[in-house]
Amino acid sequence: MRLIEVSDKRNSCYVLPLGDLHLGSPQTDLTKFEGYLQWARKEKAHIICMGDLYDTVVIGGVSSPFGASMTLRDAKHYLKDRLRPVKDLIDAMIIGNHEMRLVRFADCDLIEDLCDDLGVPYAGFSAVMRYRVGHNQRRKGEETYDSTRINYTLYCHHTTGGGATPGGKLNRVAKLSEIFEGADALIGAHNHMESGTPIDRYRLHTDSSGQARVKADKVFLVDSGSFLSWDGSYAEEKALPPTHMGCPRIRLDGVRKDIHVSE
Ligand SMILES: [Mn+2]
Repeated sequence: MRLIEVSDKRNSCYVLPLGDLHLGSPQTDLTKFEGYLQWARKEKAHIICMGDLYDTVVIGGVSSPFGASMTLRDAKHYLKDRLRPVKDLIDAMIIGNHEMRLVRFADCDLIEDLCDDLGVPYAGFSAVMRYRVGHNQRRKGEETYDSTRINYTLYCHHTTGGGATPGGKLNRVAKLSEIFEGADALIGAHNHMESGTPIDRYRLHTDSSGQARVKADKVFLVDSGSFLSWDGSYAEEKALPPTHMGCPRIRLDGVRKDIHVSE
């Protein structure tokens, strides 16, 4: 688990949890993926890579190398090439179970290598992301200085399991609160469902004078989706239901504390 701090002085910003691209799989929708990268560039949206960027087919493994749309070598070139123009927007990457195959097999971490190549922070299995959004001009005597306005904490883990039902998948994300408490959003990947579900949690808030009040805080359960189509896929083979392709957009407000997730 690694803490990564990001500051954005705009009045609002977007965060894209991009994961489960499964590059190399014949079902990967590259057009869709590149569309999100283009949108991120236009919007200057923050990106967190959620793992399973590479399908990582290994000899003797579950997935078949037959019919792979890219070799791992080509996949590495493709990702470096496509992510380099947006490297300054990528705040962190975490690893997925598919890249873990190669870590177990040969102690080779493709995501760590990608982070090193691009100069992006690598968080390993999970990331605590602290976003400080917006800014105030403050005065101290004759001097003016900028201070950030609103803090958001996002906890990201690729996660495991979750089953085949929408409820089971979202439960896996909700259970991340057993690892990290007090987040504004818990973000999971892996199960390929796309979801943004707000729940409320009561917390004690104290102001600078020590006055306390009980307030319901909005907490988002976010499932980061995938870029895999269903037809002919592992999901079809195992009679798993199709999931909606794409990635949620998380909007962090820099004027007042408010977080939104849209499809
Ligand atoms: Mn996965």
